[in-house]
Amino acid sequence: HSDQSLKVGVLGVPFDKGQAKKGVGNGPEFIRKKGLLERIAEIEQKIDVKDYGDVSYKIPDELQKEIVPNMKAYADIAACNFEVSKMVEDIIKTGRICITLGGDHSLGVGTVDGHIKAKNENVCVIWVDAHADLNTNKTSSTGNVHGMPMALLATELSDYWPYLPGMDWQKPVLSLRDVAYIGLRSVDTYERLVIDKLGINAFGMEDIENFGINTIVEMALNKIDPAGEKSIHVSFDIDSLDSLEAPSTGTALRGGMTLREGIQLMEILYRTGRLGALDLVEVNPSIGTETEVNRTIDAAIHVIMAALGHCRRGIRPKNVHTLPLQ
Ligand code: 4U7
Ligand code: MN
Ligand code: MN
Ligand code: MN
Repeated sequence: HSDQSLKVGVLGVPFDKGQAKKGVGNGPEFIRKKGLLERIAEIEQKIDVKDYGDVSYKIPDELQKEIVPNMKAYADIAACNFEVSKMVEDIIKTGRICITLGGDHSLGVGTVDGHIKAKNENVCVIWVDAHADLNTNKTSSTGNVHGMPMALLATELSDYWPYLPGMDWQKPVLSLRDVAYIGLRSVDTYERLVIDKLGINAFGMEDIENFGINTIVEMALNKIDPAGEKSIHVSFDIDSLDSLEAPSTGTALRGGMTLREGIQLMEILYRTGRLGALDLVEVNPSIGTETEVNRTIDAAIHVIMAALGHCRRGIRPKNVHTLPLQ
């Protein structure tokens, strides 16, 4: 697709209430400050990129006092995701690939919901994460909503939730048959039960080890989009990468993907031409040393660049045929 320009929208969601650690809300600011938009401009593939700034929200009066058992900061989650969903829907409807910078992973409810609305449900999801994020408020051991977005989105789990005030805009319409996990290595007991019972496409680290990331991505796409006609939503939790590669995140874990695997995964998805949205979440610039923060943000930028067609072989010479003589 290199002669036609690729349209991209960047959206920041400085939201941190889906988990307990301060700082993850500064992810968008740090990723931009390290030059994301400038780096995107260097990609050979012509890109028309528009920065939509950061999402802001206000909790409506009638939601102020609403609480849901074992869902921390419930009103904030509901109000913020409402705005996220609307923004993502608008951005995708203008023909842009929506890149959402987090923020914690609870924002995945809004991004996937907005994508589904923009594309009339013709969406499949690749959830790249060490964790399955498939807890309900009844199974979660933490009450942190960044561990629940997949369960909120899934049709198959809708009966397991209580009534959620202020979330009526979000009808669970995504079937878990249209979802594939890549990178799992920390799955809670009830999450494992759901994955096994429903036969969810879950590719863990051992599968990447056995087959290689190329084959895993092909297998995932064959399962969730066999006809190759859906808009692909990638929700990329930076903790899918090994904690040596991306230390500055709230739930860092060893034994994860290398940055090279993360890049390769995104390059393959770019080449499908069907990437509709990418979330890059859970970068927390308040965790770790300056070097570790830089390493983590740099990894995030590499993942995004690969998703937009950055080529590791360099830029192809066009009107240049020989080396300069002097
Ligand atoms: B993340 C956890 F219990 N499963 O529910 C939970 F281990 O968005 C962690 O993937 C969730 O980083 C991690 O709190 C959420 C826990
Ligand atoms: Mn995670
Ligand atoms: Mn996650
Ligand atoms: Mn996390």
